[in-house]
Amino acid sequence: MSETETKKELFEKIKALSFELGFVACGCAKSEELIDDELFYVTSKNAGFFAGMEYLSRNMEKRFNPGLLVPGAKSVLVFLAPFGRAAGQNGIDGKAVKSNAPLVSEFARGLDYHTVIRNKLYKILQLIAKETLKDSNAAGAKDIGRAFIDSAPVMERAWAVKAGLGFIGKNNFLISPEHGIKNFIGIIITKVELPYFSPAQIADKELLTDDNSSATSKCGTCSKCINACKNGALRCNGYAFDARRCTSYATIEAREDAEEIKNNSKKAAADDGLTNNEGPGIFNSKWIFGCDECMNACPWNRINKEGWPEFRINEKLLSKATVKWWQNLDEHEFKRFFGDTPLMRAGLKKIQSNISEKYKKR
Ligand code: B12
Ligand code: SF4
Ligand code: SF4
Repeated sequence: MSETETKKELFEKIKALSFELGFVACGCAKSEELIDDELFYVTSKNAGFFAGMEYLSRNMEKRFNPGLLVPGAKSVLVFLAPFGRAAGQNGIDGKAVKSNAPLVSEFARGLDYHTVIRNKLYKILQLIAKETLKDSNAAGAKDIGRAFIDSAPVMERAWAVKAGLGFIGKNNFLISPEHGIKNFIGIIITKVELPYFSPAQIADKELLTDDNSSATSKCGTCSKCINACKNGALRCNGYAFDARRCTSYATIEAREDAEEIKNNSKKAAADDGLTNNEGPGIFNSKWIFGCDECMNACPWNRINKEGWPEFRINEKLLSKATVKWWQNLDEHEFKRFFGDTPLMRAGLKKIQSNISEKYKKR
């Protein structure tokens, strides 16, 4: 068998296992420095768009160079894991509106995706080790590469584009022309050489260009997500995203106090020339953890695949969890219900403080 055929065969095995594990797409890109993305990233950072997320300014060299994270890196494998409901049904949101329940973002209505996805990526690493190392054992997986999901300086969306899995929308999401928008991105950086841009993985042949950046966006003249973001966090002038004005940032990541968050977002609005802005609705919506407005507004939802059941186990509970229920919850119960879910990132106190004044009165 030629070297090319061997690589192709290994990639097919990886793809088959990933589908068995529930991933809906698998692509591969050559491990190399991300030059265009670095430029976009640094511009966003210098504009203040990262708000208080200091970790985004750390490890800048590693972030754009996979070889610094995995010495000898040759390939970046990218996988998509669906978390939403299929075809445009917005999960609990309809029911919650009726029951007056505050909203938790769809990505956080089940088990912690870091654990769920990382465990599956390890299985794929083990397969790669078994196929490529002579003396393969459990430890072999560590020698062959590393798995990443949302917790390391890895440009996950940019790699998904490079691996041919989709394009970046105006709401900043990686959108797959085959599998829609509600997908997590899992990454494996490996020292093993694999085929890149496997045409079988790319539904839309237009994506097979050298300039495989978000310039090949398929948003066209649509601006539904920009209109859906009442805080103005998505800037019309080309794909920019300002976390200082984002409810998702404010309700999950922000460690500043509420006044500071509001002041920073007012300043961001003023930078945009909106001097009469009364301040954003950052804490003025029904969202108490995350925000899905710009995601739900997107027409690409119509082709979403059914999310993994692990990501939906708390859906029923959350659809009935009223403002009162949240206010009466104590730390012990919070841990019992949500101990192994993404809600732990913010913690109970912050979630309770995210309930907007407007919503409390309902
Ligand atoms: C920090 C972070 C956040 C921050 C900031 C989000 C942001 N838009 O930057 C906050 C807390 C607000 C956030 C919110 C959410 N997040 Co988040 N988040 C991240 C994290 C950890 C880093 C993202 C980052 O580096 N941002 C900085 C910007 C500049 O980089 P970027 O968005 O990756 O964009 C790069 C490329 O896409 C490309 N690019 C984009 N536009 C353009 C335009 C041009 C011209 C060019 C050349 C390149 C280019 O270059 C950029 C880098 O320079 C990633 C995980 C990871 N390690 O990548 C998850 C991640 C982006 N988040 C994710 C999710 C699911 C969410 C939420 C839906 C959760 C929620 N409902 O609350 C929201 C969505 C909000 C939104 N509209 O983006 C998923 C996205 C999956 C997808 N299909 O896109 C990720 C990839 C985690 C994962 N592994 O699944 N998130
Ligand atoms: S997550 Fe919400 S606040 Fe943030 S950009 Fe999207 S719609 Fe705007
Ligand atoms: S809502 Fe429209 S503009 Fe926004 S990402 Fe989706 S297709 Fe693109």
